[in-house]
Amino acid sequence: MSAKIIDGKQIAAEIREELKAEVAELKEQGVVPGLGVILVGEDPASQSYVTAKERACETIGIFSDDNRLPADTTQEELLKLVNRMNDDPKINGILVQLPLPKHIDEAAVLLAIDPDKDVDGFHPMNVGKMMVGEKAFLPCTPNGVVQLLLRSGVETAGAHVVVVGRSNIVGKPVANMLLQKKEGANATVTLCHTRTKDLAFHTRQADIIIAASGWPNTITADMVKDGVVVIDVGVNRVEDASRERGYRLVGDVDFEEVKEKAALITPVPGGVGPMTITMLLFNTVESARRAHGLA
Ligand code: L34
Repeated sequence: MSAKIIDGKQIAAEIREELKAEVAELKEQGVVPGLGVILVGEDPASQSYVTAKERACETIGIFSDDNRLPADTTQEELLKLVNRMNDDPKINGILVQLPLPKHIDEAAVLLAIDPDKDVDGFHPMNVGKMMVGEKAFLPCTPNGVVQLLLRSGVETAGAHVVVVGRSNIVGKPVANMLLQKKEGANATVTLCHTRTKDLAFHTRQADIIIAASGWPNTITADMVKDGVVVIDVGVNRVEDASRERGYRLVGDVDFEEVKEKAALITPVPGGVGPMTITMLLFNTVESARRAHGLA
């Protein structure tokens, strides 16, 4: 059996069409959603993600305010910019692309973002609300994973989901979202990480695996059961001299092998990545609606 591929690009395109129509409606009411974008430093992957986010904003009609700051930007300068965006009524969402340079305290910066403009869902206020099941901005990659499952008709209620990786951006929040008592969740969740004993023991029990370790080939065919659903969150650049840019992208899953056992699997690229960007657009539109009392 060879798996059916979950086409993240296609699903993302569908949601973006829906959002485009919503933005057009908001514009008729005089509302243009705005996203403040901040990138510190020149990390090539971050640059490409941020550029893709700004392009996506443009295609659906969201205004974006691009701020590319040098790597030696001080924390004080960065906080000043965040505060200016907090006070700017044209800005409904603030994106501070991570990771930040080491001399900047990431937690302090995330804490400075107005929770009502925290479209990444990283502010402790939103993280806490999410955890207790209150309405909150949901973080983009985890929400993208949940939307992929929902729109692919995967039943999560009662399913055993094994999440591999405990980052604040993906592992911890996606595990939490999937155990909530609500539609698209209700799963039994196991969260594995670098100190897990016998990872394969856990992944072999999984109905759904969410791979977010940040390492290629973390999940191999011997580690999964037949018919598993695999969501690969990894985006790893591996050297490849045959490619013009010198590398290719692979996920955290050995795709070629695992797809022979899985029922459904996401590719990399073209799986979770496009959904991350789309959920940022979704949150920004939602934030604009709330700011104008239209939510
Ligand atoms: N603040 N920082 C903040 N918010 C986020 O949501 C992110 N993340 C992660 C890193 N730092 C962040 C992203 O934007 C990861 N991430 C992200 C966004 C987009 C893509 C991958 C990761 C993406 O579009 N991936 C494409 C391939 C892109 C390429 O060719 O390089 C894909 O199809 O997977």
